[in-house]
Amino acid sequence: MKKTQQTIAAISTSTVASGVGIVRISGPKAFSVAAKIFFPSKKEKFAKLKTHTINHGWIIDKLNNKYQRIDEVMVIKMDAPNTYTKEDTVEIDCHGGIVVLRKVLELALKYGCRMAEPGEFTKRAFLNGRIDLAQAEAVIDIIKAKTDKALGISTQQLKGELSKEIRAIRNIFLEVITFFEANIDFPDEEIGRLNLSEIERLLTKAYLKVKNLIDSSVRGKVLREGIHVVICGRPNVGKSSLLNALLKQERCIVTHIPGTTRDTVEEIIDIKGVPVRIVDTAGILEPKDLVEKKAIQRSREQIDLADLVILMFDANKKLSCGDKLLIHRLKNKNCLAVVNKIDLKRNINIDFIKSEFKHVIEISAKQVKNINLLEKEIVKFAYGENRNNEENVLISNKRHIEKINNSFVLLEDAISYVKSAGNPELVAQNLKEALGCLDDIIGERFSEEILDRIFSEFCIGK
Ligand SMILES: Nc1nc2c(ncn2[C@@H]2O[C@H](COP(=O)(O)OP(=O)(O)OP(=O)(O)O)[C@@H](O)[C@H]2O)c(=O)[nH]1
Ligand SMILES: [Mg+2]
Repeated sequence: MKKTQQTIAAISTSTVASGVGIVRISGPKAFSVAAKIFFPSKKEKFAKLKTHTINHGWIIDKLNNKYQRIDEVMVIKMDAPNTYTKEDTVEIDCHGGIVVLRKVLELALKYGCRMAEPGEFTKRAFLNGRIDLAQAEAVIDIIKAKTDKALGISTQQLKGELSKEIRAIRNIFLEVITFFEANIDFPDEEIGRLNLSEIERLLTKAYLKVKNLIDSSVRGKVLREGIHVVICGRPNVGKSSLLNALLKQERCIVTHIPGTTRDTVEEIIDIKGVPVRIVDTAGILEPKDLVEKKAIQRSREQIDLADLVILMFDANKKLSCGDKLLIHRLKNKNCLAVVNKIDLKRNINIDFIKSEFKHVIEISAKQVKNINLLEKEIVKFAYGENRNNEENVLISNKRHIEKINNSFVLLEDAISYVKSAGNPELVAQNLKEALGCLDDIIGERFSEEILDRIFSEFCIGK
């Protein structure tokens, strides 16, 4: 039997104890399996239950003519094709304990289901044509979304907005390819004699659409994946105080004693929709013992990994050799200089710092002053130069971005062939390849290997 014709089952909810847990069954035998384990309290036959209704009853294990009640449940019977997978589906709402859920799943497996693979329900939704590949990928992004905005992009993608845009570009490519293929049949015909202006108009329209998607990818990627920001500086400048101010809670220990932070502390915060992984590090100074040495080593490793480093100074203190060494070490990193403790008397040479850094922000972490300016600067950095107005459709998935970039290069070449009245066959060939890239995004074309890679990222039961 083909894998897709088998009936699959899985626990679709979290495996930690919770209020409710769901076992989901999908496939041709979903109803016959459910009929063997679920006993409705109204005593109807399972087959007679109405579709898309929720039914109270018991899951019972019939073992050697002994009846063992496993759980009191609510069961939803859903006839194909109006289901998540487009197959007959049963969802069993159990009490949310892992032992109960496992027992119900075991029963489903005993009566003919096989354990679902990660993402297999969604994979079936794709293979059965309910959603395209970009929409299927949106499902995992919804589950992984770290901020409201990231969730917004993914739900828009699930709704099919990105796919709609891709299909619009695809249609233009198809129109031009058809046009060329019709004309290639006349071998002596030069491209110059075809209706060039119409082709150019169509390709320019496609070009702008693809370019818009590429521009949106910076914002899309940032909103989805966020950025990694590391706060560093000499001991006691107020790094942990800044992390607390950004988090709006006392996450880190703050004392007047230099060397308070002994290890890196990491949190994810949402700064105006951008997920920021922010790391507080141990102050960098000559280590006095092994712990300090290791802590400083970790600070350095974090700095290497950072997308953006916040280098902090104490406004109350003169710049030290340590500060200058850090400035020198961070020459090749994206860096924001933050001068802290501006509520105290200023002894720092601020002009020197301004001459070294493009962005200098003066704050008081303790009094929560100018933290909003710092947040704005972080967000500005995250979007780079490419901050567009709020785009309608954003592209954010790494696989999609790679494909759209490939498609763009091929389209650019096609346009330049057209402009130089080049070989029509080359134009058509380039556009066909560009079309293939778009097909890969929405899954008009796919390989088992690609599907396996995409769906292996899902959890079991989704
Ligand atoms: N006046 C003033 N004091 C501050 C400010 N920010 C931090 N401090 C004080 O500076 C001292 C050190 O603060 P921390 O946040 O622990 O400094 P740190 O850079 O994390 O220090 P280490 O972990 O030792 O490297 C504490 O006594 C804080 O209360 C500020 O804006 N103004
Ligand atoms: Mg600290």
